[in-house]
This record gives sequence, structure tokens and C-alpha cells, in this order.
Amino acid sequence: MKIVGVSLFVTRLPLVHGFETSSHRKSHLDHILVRFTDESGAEGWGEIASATDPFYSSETVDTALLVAKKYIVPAIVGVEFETPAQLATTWARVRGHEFAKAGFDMAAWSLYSTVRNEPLATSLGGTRTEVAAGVSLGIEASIDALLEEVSRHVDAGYRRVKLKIKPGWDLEPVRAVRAAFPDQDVHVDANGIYSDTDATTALMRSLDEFGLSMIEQPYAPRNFVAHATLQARLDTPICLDEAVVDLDDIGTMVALGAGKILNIKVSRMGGLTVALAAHDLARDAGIPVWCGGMHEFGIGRAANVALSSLANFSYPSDVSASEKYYEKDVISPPVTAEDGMVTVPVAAGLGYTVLPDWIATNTISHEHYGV
Ligand code: OSB
Ligand code: MG
Repeated sequence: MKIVGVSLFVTRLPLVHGFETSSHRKSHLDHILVRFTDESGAEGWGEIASATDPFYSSETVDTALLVAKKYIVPAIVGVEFETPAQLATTWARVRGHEFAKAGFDMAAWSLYSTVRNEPLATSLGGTRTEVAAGVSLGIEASIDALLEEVSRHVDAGYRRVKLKIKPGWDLEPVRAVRAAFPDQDVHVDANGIYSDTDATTALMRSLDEFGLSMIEQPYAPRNFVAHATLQARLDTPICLDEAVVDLDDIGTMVALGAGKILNIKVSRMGGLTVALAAHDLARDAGIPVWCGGMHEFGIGRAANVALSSLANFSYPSDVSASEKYYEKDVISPPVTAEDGMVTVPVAAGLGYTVLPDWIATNTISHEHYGV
């Protein structure tokens, strides 16, 4: 394949339900969609699921666009490649900027699987025909409102419910959810907001009694030592998210015992190529993984579904149905979950039809390079 054209679309979709984490609240999202065209006219699509603000990661839509235009696009237009991993070497000298790289890497995998005429999941080495879907629920205005959200998603069949927590919104919502749903798989995600104090240790230890499947990223992203110290005192497994942005971080996690489960996000790790390597490394170290989300539009969501079909994705992934976030997605059909399971598509490429007209309607800026 030779990349003859690259288009970047900054596309805005409104969220059907505002989403609040320990750091911020959102009502719409701008993601950058990447389209590759090869010499035969085949297309590959990727998504840079960066946020507008640098609160989850240091990257933003603006920084991703800058790095894409200045460093990644010039390195790939006109380039011939046989495998996505080979194409990824063209931007390997760019440090960081994983979200930006991920959009291009995803477009390469999408093009590659389309040209090979096989489903993306097959190209990636996935074996499952369906994947278990978990749902991530934001911080709500009241515990009653949260219970209503949990109830709606449990009724819809979601296999796991993740609750965002922050200081002042932790023990009580967890207690209430556990009391109302004693058998539901529940986990919590702090997005790194707690400081490493005795009070936090005590709080986390008191969460042990609720039988949570994991506590995701309680401490700041770089603080592996605090996670290791906490894990040694907890029964509940710690899952790392923000902490792990490259393969070396998995080595650190394992060496220190900083957690027992890994959330692999395609965006956070710089693409499917690295995510695959992370999957293998974690498997060899005895660390089960699941696929986290960044509220992706359908393109990124399709990649998450395909990735989740690999064998070591052993916990439900954040691959909830498109309709949880978007009234009309950029792919057709939208991703759906039936009784909490998402079917892995068997059609070639992403396995869904990308809707260029709907993307155009919702695009706030567009740039094209090459022919
Ligand atoms: O920590 O997993 C997270 C969304 C934005 C930023 C961080 C996180 C999330 C989610 C979204 O939890 C899950 C999804 O995409 O369904
Ligand atoms: Mg998380």
C-alpha cells in the first residue's frame, strides 16, 4: 500500500448525556478523524480521540492537530508500507503525542485490513466472536441519579459497571450501588485524583469490603511507587490507566507490583500496534487486560471492539453502544450491545460503513494532503 492522500477532519458530536470525571464535565466532543487513501483508491480511517483540554492526558485537540500536520503527515504522504508496524516507524522519533500517533496507526490498520479483505479483528490476531461490554458512569448530581443510571445500564445487560469517584464522591455512592446491586460486577475509577496519604489508604481499604473487581488509577499517573505500596495493602486489584503510556511502563508496573490489571487504551498507548505489543507483554507477565475508551466516535469504537477480541482481554471492555454517547454515530450500523455483548464484525476492515456525509455535516475544519 502507498499512502497517496491524507485528510484530517476535526469533527464535533454532541453527547446525549453530559459526562463528569474527577477533573471535568463535557457536553460535546471534538475528535480528529484521519482518512488515508492508497493508490488503488482504498480507504483507511482512524480517530484521534484527544480531549479539548489537557486534563486526562497532556495532549489536546490543538496539540494533536499541530503534531499531525507538522510531523506525522509529512512523514507518511507518498510512503509505501507492507504492515502498519512498518508505517509506525516513520513517526517513531516523535516523543510522546500518543493520541496523535494513535489516529494514524488506526488508519493504517483499517486500510491494511481493508486491502487484505479481512476483518480488522482477524488482522490483529483476535479470536473472540463477541466481546463483553462494560459501561463507564460519570459523577452524577446525586446518589439517586447515579442509581438510576446504574439501573438503566444493568437492565440493558452491561456486564460491568464502572463508577467514577473523587474525594467526597467515593464511599457513599459505592455503598449505595453495592446495596442496590449486590451481584453486579462493579469497579471504580479515580483518574489519579487522590493524594498518597494515610486517609486515602484507609479509604481504599474500606472499599475492599464491597468486592469491587478493581480500583482504577487512584494516584497520579507517574506515581508507580504509591500504587505499589497501596496494592500490597489491598485485596482489591489495582488497575492502571493513565500510568501506562508505553511498554516500559508495563515493565515498571510489573517490577514494582503497582497493579494487577491493565487498562489498554489505543489512544493512550499510541495506536493498535503498541496496544498489541502491550497485550502480549502483559499476558507474558500474567497481567489480565481490558480495553478502555475515550468516548470514541464509531471509528475508534470499532478499533476497540476489534482489539478486545484478543485472548488476554479478560475483563469487560469500555465498548458500550454508540447510543450511550451519540444520537447518530459516524459509522453505520452504530456499535450495539446485545445483553451486554458486542458482536465482532466479520466484514473486511473496520467492519462498519463510515458515513462521510455525516462526518462532513459535523466537521468544523478539514485539511487534505497529497492527491
Ligand atoms: O479514565 O477511562 C477513563 C473517558 C475520558 C477520559 C478518561 C476515561 C474515560 C472513560 C470513558 O471512562 C469510557 C468510554 O469511552 O466508554
Ligand atoms: Mg480510567
